[in-house]
Amino acid sequence: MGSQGPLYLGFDLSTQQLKGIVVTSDLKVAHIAKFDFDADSRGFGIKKGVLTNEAEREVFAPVALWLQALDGVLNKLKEQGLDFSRVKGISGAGQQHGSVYWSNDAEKLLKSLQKEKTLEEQLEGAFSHPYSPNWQDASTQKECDEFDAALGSQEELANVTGSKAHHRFTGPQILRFTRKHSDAYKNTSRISLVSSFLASLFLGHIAPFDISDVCGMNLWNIKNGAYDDRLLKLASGQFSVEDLKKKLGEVPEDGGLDLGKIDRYFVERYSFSPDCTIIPATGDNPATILALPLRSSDAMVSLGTSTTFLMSTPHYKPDPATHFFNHPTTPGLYMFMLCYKNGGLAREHVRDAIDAKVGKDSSNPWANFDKAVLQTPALCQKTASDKMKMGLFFPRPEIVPNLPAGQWHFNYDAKDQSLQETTEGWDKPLDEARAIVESQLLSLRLRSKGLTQSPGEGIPAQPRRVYLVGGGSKNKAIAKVAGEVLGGIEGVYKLDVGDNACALGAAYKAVWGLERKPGQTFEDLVGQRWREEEFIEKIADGYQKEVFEKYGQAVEGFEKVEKQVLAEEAAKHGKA
Ligand code: XUL
Repeated sequence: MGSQGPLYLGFDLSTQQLKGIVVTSDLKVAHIAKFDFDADSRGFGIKKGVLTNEAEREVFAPVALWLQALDGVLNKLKEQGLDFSRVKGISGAGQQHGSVYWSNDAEKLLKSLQKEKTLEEQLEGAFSHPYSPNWQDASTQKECDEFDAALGSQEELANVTGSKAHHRFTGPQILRFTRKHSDAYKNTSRISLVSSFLASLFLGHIAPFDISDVCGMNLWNIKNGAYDDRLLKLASGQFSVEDLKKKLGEVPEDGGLDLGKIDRYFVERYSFSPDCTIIPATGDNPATILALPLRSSDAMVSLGTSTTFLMSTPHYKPDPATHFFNHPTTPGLYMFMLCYKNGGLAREHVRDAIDAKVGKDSSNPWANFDKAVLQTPALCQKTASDKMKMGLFFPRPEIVPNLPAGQWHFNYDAKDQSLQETTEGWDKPLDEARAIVESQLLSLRLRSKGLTQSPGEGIPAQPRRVYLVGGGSKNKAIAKVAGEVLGGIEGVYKLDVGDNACALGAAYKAVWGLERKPGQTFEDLVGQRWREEEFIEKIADGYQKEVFEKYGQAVEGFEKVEKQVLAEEAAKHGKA
């Protein structure tokens, strides 16, 4: 590619930082710059990138913070010696669901930026409201109830939009905004998502929503490829639905679309080429699946404080406990997502209980936990006649499934499918190490079955590969159980891109948007250029027939466990 080849810039505008990554046409990273919101910003009084109003369970971020951050990252790239004139394309990833409210002066101000001044200095008047509701906001219960009821049921809302109503989803957030900030709403010319806000700054006018990120609003009818008028009507509240349509704008289908050239401001201030092209920015989760040529039937498991599971699939099988989005680049595919509240933290509780019993290993905090996972047989069945031991471990209230915090232990007999809520035969807390890892993975297998394909005759449907990302991906004991429970005909891999997955995905999207041949898919282009030996490592076997079948029986028991606990909880609250 030489030192004069084109470069592509991908941004990740996330909760706590803005990051910019520059890659070459052959996907090599040339520069990375970060602006940490808490550490590097001035004047906002934020904590972990946001402000909160606990009385109303509101979480929101100052939009001006992101303007300051964008100048900050571009300046850092300049200091690193980036030759901006080589940047041929820009795309981005934004934290999902957050909305930005533009004023009537927005277009005029965006068009008349002066190179001597920062974005923050010049765009103050461009917003009808200074804050963007954040994905951690939980102020919209009333609005969610209205959204869930609007089409008859949560199931129907999920069928139409890919998700039931969630506090953070933008439709319920807009409805609340029309009520709480009705004057600001009246003075709003356009509404952006965080992703399209970022693209708008570079374009110098308001960019359309991205075809995948628009599915995080509870407003987009995925099958029809259009807004759902009934939901728009609801979201517009006391205002006109036609007016809301204008505020939201059109949604182009092509995720690699040329949205236009970079605004003159960036050419004059940072010496970008006037030919630099803006490609739609998408959500951070859709961008994550673009950090590698994820094939349909491949799964990504992000093992952080919470667990996120992402898949690319041709099957659209919505359910109130899961999410479907349009795939960010490839028509006909969907992104399937599971977002748990419990994950790493829940495993830490069991780890600490084990350490309290057997004594801490100071050299490796996970040593005792991992040993317990590896020494305990699958489902804690010491002999074939033993019952399977399984449980639910939720130190925090969970959404998949919707249950309060708690712990439940069961013994399951796969022969007669009988289930008993008990700790009989459990060696607590040691057996819980295996049981918690299994329960998290059984939940993924339960909810993703039907989305995977059989890799060949006689072999059950399962992911082709399972990619682990995030903090827990280093843990080989978890990786081993992941392969046993989920399968993965080619194995379990660790994706080694640090915390750069979304920014890389965004940069790769820009490469694809501008270098694709007619009709060439993202997976094909990136698949040809990606050097997998640099980015991934196989860390565990995937499909092993016998144990995969055993977990197949266990999934049935696990489904019963969840149903029983849900029924018990409903009965407790008089909803039986
Ligand atoms: C997904 C979600 C978060 C945000 C922030 O639905 O709310 O993952 O995208 O990362």
